[in-house]
Amino acid sequence: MTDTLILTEIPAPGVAVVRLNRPEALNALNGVLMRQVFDALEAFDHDDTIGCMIITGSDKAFAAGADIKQMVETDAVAMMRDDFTDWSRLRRIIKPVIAAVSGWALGGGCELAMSCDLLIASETAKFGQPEVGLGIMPGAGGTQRLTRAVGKAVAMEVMLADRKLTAAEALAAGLVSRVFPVETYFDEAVKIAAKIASQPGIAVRLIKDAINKAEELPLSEGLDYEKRNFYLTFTTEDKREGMSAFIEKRAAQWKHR
Ligand code: CO8
Repeated sequence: MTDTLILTEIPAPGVAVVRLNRPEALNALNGVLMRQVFDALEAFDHDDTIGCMIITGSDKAFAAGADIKQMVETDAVAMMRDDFTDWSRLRRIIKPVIAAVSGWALGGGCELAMSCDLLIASETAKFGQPEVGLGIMPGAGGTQRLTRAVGKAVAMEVMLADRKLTAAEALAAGLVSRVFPVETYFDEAVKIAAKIASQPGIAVRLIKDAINKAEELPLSEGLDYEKRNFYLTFTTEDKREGMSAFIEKRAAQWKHR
């Protein structure tokens, strides 16, 4: 039987939490754990009662990277065959996913957090890509996503000189949207997730989609892409409801269609 390496909970209506749960290894990531994370996210993505998801770890470690004890004997072919290296399942999640990060977010842990749509940190969060010290390099988006988030000079120092970024530095660079005390960061992440979950689902989906495209497309194509998503929102029942509710000075009743 496979160990359960994650915990799931619904801390507020519409909010689902996937908690990494390998405390003895500071939540080091392996294939089994990642499959459990992706399976849980996909199940919540298909659950009509859920509007937003949170990935988190412990106060001490979001995740200290891929499991070095497992990787030490792994060759390139084994890495390629194991879908541990294929995180495209996360990119296909439609609903917003928040990373609530406290303590270590290193290597694959930092990459997992950056693969989420928005990052919330505790004051103790430390972000790093220390792979160079193991004779390897980031392999799940570190060189691409961190560079886009913090710029080339900082990214070079983080990945070549193993500089860890504090929560305050991550906030200043725009890598995370908010920093809270360690005692409250998770509750604050749940509040933000609940706010997102309370919004009309189709608009949320199309906004997330368009923002993520901003990282990939040239501006003119991104603007065209946004415009198509914008027109799509005018096909929804929630568009009529949202505007009618505003005019009638009442709360909107979303149908998510
Ligand atoms: N893998 C396996 N075990 C780990 C890992 C890890 N990444 N990190 C910590 N542990 C284990 C330790 O071995 C230790 O176990 P034990 O008690 O059995 O010896 C336990 O967790 C506690 O760790 P420490 O005693 O080291 O705790 P400290 O508080 O002293 O230090 C650190 C915390 C600084 C986080 C330290 O543990 C550390 O440096 N960890 C390794 C960080 C690292 O190098 N991460 C990068 C890994 S490589 C990677 O992530 C590549 C990603 C590629 C992704 C591709 C996928 C597609």
